[in-house]
Amino acid sequence: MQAINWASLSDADREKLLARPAQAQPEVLRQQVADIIAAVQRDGDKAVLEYTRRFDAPELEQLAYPAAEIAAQAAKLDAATQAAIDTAYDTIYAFHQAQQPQPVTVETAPGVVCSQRYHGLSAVGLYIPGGTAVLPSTALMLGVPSQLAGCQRRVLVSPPAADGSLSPALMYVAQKCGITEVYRCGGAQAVAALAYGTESIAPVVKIFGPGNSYVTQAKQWVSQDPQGCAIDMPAGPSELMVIADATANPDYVAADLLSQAEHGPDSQVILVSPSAQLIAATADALQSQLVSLPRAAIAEQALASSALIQVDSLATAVEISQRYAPEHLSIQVDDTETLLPQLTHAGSIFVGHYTPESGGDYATGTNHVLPTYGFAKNYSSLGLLDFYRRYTVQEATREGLRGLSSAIIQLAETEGLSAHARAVSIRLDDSQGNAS
Ligand code: HSO
Ligand code: ZN
Repeated sequence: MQAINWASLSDADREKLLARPAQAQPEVLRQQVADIIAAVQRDGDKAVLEYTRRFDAPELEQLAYPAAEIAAQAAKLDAATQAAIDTAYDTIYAFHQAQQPQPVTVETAPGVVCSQRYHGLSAVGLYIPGGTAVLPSTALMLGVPSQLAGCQRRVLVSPPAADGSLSPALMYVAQKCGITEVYRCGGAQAVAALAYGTESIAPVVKIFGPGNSYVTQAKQWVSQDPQGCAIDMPAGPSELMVIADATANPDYVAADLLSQAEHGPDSQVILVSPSAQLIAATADALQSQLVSLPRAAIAEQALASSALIQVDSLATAVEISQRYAPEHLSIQVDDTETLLPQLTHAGSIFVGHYTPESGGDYATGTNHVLPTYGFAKNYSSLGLLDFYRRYTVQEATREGLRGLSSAIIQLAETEGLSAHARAVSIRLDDSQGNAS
């Protein structure tokens, strides 16, 4: 990988350098997903089963994963992986438990009390991708907060292996998070089943979790349909930006870049540094570490569309990061305290030389479901609140209403809405008060 000097680029070249790879054939994808959704809406389980047999498990008979099989799979998990999941569960639980929203109640005017309340979403769909890497850690990231929020129905879907099974690690996580409703399906067909329901899968009100371009497109689709459901956030391929100065260890930096690059050929990793020496050493370390990775071919493709950017100062690095808005941002610099407050456009930030991005993927306790594709400018990282609905309540006494009446009546008249005004005056003009 070649270092690129930021100062030598025109603004158009800078824009190009920081652009995310575009979807190859968006129209084709949209049509394919639309067809799948239509088939699921029309034929329900039969369509979902057909797609699942075609793409995942050729002999699958039933989508639901029976409780006995969930337990049997979970029991197969080796003790070391169980212990790892237990540790991650505890840190994720601790961090999300502390996010419990507090209701607020305020007397906004004499005799007028307003409150804001929270209620766990009634039914949530948790999508866990399969494909080249099965990610039980993602099940923790969705399972723990949905458990803490007390969502009544928590439905896990994931594409099964060819024999129709789901992995022991995934089922162990499901068990730990108290998830009992599990279906074996993935892709756009799983999203459609969750959003619209089938004979065996009752619909949910919100779908969470990352997925490939079909899943992302399907989530977008159902979230725009009034008959569909909400989604957590728009999601795309994984990204990491590292800001490093001369105090950073190039071997650590390279290892971090590769940890994101191995997710998929479309992952994007970018190093920004004022140190030419660090950039050169990181480029060397990337090459030497790459060869020993089982997923080297994937990581290499990702590296091809990634960049090492040399800047004149850390201030310019901050500017680039704010403009790019990375999903993950690692700051491996001497003075993190000065930098951190300036970095507000990132999904999750990893501070210092001992906080690898993979730490947050698994076990620091933060959530790894994060806004990608520049959405870290205006979308939040997944947290406990996303599993709640927030709503308001107000109550006025007769005197409280009298106190606000002139404001309400005046505003109603300003807007030409007399019935609004009358709903106030009829109460205050009523000398009896409420007759009952
Ligand atoms: N880095 C991924 C999450 C993940 N990594 C799961 C490993 N397993 C997206 O944030
Ligand atoms: Zn990762």
